[in-house]
Amino acid sequence: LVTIPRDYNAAHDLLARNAQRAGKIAFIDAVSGEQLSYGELTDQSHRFANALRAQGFAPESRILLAMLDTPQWPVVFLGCILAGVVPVAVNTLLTTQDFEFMLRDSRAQGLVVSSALLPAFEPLLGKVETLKTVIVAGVDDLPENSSSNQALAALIRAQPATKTIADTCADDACFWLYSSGSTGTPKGTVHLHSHLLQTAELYGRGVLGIQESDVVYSAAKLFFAYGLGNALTFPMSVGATTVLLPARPTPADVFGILKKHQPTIFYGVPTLYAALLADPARPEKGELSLRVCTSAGEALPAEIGKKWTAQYNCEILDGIGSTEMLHIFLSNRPGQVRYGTTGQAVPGYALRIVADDGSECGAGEIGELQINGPSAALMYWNNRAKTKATFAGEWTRSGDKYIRDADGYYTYGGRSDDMLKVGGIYVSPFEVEACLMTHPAVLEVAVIGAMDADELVKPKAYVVFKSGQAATMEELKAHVKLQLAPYKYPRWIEFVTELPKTATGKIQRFRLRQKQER
Ligand code: 3SK
Repeated sequence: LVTIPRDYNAAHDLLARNAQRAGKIAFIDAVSGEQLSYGELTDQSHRFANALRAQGFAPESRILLAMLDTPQWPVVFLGCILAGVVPVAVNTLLTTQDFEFMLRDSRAQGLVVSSALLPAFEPLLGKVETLKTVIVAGVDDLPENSSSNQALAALIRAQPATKTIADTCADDACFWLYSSGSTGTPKGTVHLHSHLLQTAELYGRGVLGIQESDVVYSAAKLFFAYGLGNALTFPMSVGATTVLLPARPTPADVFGILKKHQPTIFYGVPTLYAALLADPARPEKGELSLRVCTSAGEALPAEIGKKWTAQYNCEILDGIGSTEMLHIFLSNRPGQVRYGTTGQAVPGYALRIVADDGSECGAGEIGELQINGPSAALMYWNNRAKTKATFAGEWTRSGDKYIRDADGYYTYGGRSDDMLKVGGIYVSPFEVEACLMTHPAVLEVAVIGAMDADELVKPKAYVVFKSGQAATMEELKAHVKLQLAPYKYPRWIEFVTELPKTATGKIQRFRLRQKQER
């Protein structure tokens, strides 16, 4: 285990580790070609921290970070932490309604937003009383008197690079990420200064063997816990180089990056690996420099792992992590991969499987996976009940069912709640149902997970219409896409005359799941 001193600032540590590499490229923007060296990253992060102080942001106040993956993302994240301000990194694919909830829940006094995402926030400016300062990234300057918004680039330019570092300690709140809940209400997950380095040491170094010579590319964005470790903490902990892509990655984008920048580590999710393998324009293995690939977010079908290894002579390390544990605690390891399993406990994390009656399961018995490790979040903000239910003393409940075999390899057995993981992101079936119910023709609806041709889960809806009314499948899909984040819409819709229910009228989703499996 890593020992972290009591007086500790995570951003200062990650930057100080690279003090002797000032000229080395830390981040590359795959679209604009912009490169930020470790020296420039340090300089700009301190300038941004000074700007926050000059604007009166107090330590422990929050700033919502809604930014595309560009080299400014780490500048803002690290700058906040240097100033003792807590960045709350949010999923950029969400809607105005989701952002309003997060701004109100976190009481963030500041917002740093990429100019392309500003329209989703505009209806909230002046409406959310606690939000005082809006900083726009991705523009050089804003026209004077256009609004009270400020340009990130201008703020950074105007400040000295003086190094003032907030007096934080390892157990102080450092940053938050929002974790999705089955009721559709996201939970502000509070992480400490010590957690970033713990994940870098245990998984980044311990499992991936990341080193200075690595070039990394993560398809998962920096606002996801998976992406944050992959593309910021791990490479910065050893002075490696990260390629960032602001847009959602298509197979052409990914292969373009793998060919042009020659990453040695590629972090993906199963849906993307399936799309890459199906791409007729995929490169030959000799064109790439991959030494290790990872997968998380949802279980990797064995076929996809085998095909990828055959195609690129490189293993995919399937693993599972969580926003609550910050990164991966259970994973396959290089040279010991067993496709179809999620591998073994990451050294530094203890795992146990617990049955419904609270007893610990033995090999071959299914139960809920629980984790004990040094990166477990402090709590869910404003949510005592869910905090108590999830963080049970030393053990954190995952909500995932697992079976362990006699060799210590774990196999995924589904969720304990109704949540679906779609392309690696949680989707609440209740949120999709509530949205479909707002369509005037819909009387009742139930949403479950169904498998696509690659054995990956996507939402499927069963819809009952009101008498004399109807809508087409395409209309209903468009209705959801208009209101919810794009990945949440049902890929299939079946029209039925009634839904299976209990005697008391509760919808029996498990019957629909059984019907699906047959
Ligand atoms: O989805 C996962 O498996 C995951 C992995 C690393 C960090 C966070 C998450 C949710």
